[in-house]
Amino acid sequence: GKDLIVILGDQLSHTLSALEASSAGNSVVLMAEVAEETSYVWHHKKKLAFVFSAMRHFSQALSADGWDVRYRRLDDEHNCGSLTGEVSALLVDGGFERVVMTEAGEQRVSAAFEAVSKDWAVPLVVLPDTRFLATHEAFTSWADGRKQLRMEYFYREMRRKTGLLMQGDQPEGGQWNFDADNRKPAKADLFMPQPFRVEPDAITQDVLEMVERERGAHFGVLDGFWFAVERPQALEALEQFTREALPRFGDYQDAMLTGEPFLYHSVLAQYINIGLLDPLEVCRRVERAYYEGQAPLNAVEGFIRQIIGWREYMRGIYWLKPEGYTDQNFLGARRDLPQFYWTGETGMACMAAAIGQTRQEAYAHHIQRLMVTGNFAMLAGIDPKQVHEWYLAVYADAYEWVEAPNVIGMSQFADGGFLGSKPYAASGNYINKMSDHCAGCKYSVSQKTGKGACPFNALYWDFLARNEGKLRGNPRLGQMYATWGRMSEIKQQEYLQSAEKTLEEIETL
Ligand code: FAD
Ligand code: DLZ
Repeated sequence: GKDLIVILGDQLSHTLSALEASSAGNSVVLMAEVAEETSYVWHHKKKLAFVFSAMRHFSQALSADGWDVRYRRLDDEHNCGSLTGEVSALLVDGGFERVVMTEAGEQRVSAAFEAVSKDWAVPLVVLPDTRFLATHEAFTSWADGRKQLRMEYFYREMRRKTGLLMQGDQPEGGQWNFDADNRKPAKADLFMPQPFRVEPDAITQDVLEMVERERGAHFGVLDGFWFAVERPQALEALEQFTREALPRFGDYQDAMLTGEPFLYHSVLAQYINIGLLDPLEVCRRVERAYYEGQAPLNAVEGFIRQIIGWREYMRGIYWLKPEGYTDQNFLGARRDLPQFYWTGETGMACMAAAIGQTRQEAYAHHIQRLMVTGNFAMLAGIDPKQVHEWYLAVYADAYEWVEAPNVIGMSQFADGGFLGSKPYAASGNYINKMSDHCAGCKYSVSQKTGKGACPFNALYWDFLARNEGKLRGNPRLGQMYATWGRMSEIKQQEYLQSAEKTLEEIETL
């Protein structure tokens, strides 16, 4: 009997463990576009088109390599609607010895396969996802017995393990982390780099039409689709980033500029997350740019840390399976997500910019996600579950294993500090320092309270006051609580009343 190899939409790697465990002559490969995967959240239309086009290109590449691929399209009338359903249907034909897959990235999918496979006559073989550096066991044993989990220490182990930017057992440049150099606001530059763009080919055109026809009501804009959809193009995107944007990646990592959705970011996460690029290969390429003198150490170290540090750490946290992680709500936030998260129609210039480019490109960079849309949601006390579902839907790179720890943990502090040491709360002052949005905003960032004041200002103090019982003991917030305590009661009341009014009118901000 043959192997039935299942390849999920984010497993488009030729070196996938499930492919390496079998051979073209002795297997059938199944890939399926299914309703269930399109509807667990309200995915951005560009994300749907990206995943489906990349899946179709990958299935063609596999066929060209001699694999026997069964590919199910979303609009096929016999489509079963779910991944497990497609496998079960194919098994009915019989003749298979086992079902082989690389572990799903998401617990939801992994649990579905585990449950349904009990009814199969053949075993389900689930292999580790070797595209990650740390196995589940390695992460668990690193985490075991630590009072606090902190990314920085995990990151150093990954540096040692990979040898990236290492001189023997010492970090290149004598320091593990050069973030102190990486907090500069950016200026508009005529030669601002842009991500590598690909014209939609016939396969992508077909997919774009199908997504508009089948999922036209979903969030986001399909026009102007330019993502790479196969590995050679994604490799070109990596080259272009390394050459043009990497040298300034560090300096301007936290900056925001009106009209510049990408700045010096790589815009590679969507490719890495579905397997078109390997994370370690990306890091080695970037490391080479440092040793060849094409990019400074603060940029290269910072970039590598995001991938072998943060990205791996987030996945590790997710698979520790903290009890009901996506239901956590440490701060008891209950407000509904405002409509403008879907429309972008708000007078807050920073929010309008971040949400507007999210609708257009299915992309916003880290500081927009963390310090604009994420920060606002936390300050306003939005239900973290709704925030989580928004982030999982709107970005081309969004998969729960990386999105949930970033949102529930890092951005909303809904896990009470399991992942990070403090809430990323900031007033308008921070946004003004790191961006040029405030100058053109309807609200005044220098005005602290009352009509016309930047909503982040009063919400910031209201957030601290509202959550004092839970946050006061956090040493990293001590100074802020001391400042709050020194304010006159009249001033405190002004902030609280201003915030109350802002929250009453939240839908019209
Ligand atoms: P760059 O700025 O060029 O960074 C390089 C690479 O480092 C990225 O491609 C990514 O692979 C990795 N990386 C950087 N920061 C992180 C991080 N915090 N966690 C994991 N990997 C990181 N990233 C996702 O891949 N999917 C998500 O769904 C996602 N949701 C997020 C939600 C919130 C609220 C926040 C604050 C961050 C989220 N991130 C997510 C992390 C990060 O914002 C994105 O990886 C990054 O913006 C992608 O753009 P880029 O490729 O241009 O990244
Ligand atoms: C994101 C996504 C979408 C939109 N559609 C599909 C699909 O139709 N078929 C598929 O195999 N995978 C899809 N994916 C990616 C899966 O959601 C992803 O594999 C799971 O989240 C498990 O990690």
